[in-house]
Amino acid sequence: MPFELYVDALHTSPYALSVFVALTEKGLPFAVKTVDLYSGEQKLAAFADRALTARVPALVEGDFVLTESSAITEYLDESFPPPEYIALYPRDRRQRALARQLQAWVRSDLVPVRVERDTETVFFGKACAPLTETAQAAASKLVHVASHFVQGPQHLFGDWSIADTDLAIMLSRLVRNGDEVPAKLREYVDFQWQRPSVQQWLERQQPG
Ligand SMILES: N[C@@H](CCC(=O)N[C@@H](CS)C(=O)NCC(=O)O)C(=O)O
Repeated sequence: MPFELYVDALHTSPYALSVFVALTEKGLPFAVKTVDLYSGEQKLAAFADRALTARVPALVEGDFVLTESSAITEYLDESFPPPEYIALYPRDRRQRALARQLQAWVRSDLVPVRVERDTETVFFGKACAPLTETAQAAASKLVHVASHFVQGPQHLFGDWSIADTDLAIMLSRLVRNGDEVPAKLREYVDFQWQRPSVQQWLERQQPG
């Protein structure tokens, strides 16, 4: 098994999900290893001495260890390019830049949505309160940007790209919690959710 992928034990990390989907889409053999974030296992030397940022996901390929999910997916796409392997990013240069923009944006902005609609509310139905005013403003921004990109229930850039998975998971924080989201975006989330690589991740989840 050439790759090891370290993910959180509960399988709720959207960043670990993104890399799991990327490896699965590429058809690369990999072993999943779990890290118990709640007990602080990520800070123990066994993990942190190799994965220097002490966060999941971490990809291990022999003595090469890489963290930061979008760095990993770019590395995989460069290492296993199309046409032999499915492309994780659009072929068109500008569309590829937009896909990377979306990836970077969902990882760096919208913190109130990420906090008030954490992924345990998405995957395990954990209860949550109505969005605060601050989170509502972030949710409106998410809906505004996503509405610009999402043209129909299918993919953003013609063929599927990893940005579809990342955007759909971000939107699912609102959709799965019944927050107000236009039908077009709900349909997009439902469509992306059905992707076999995403389903394979969901099948691994067990509420803690
Ligand atoms: N920007 C990073 C975010 C990774 C991240 O936040 N990982 C969280 C789990 S979702 C983690 O490992 N938290 C444990 C910690 O920071 O101690 C990426 O895209 O990989």
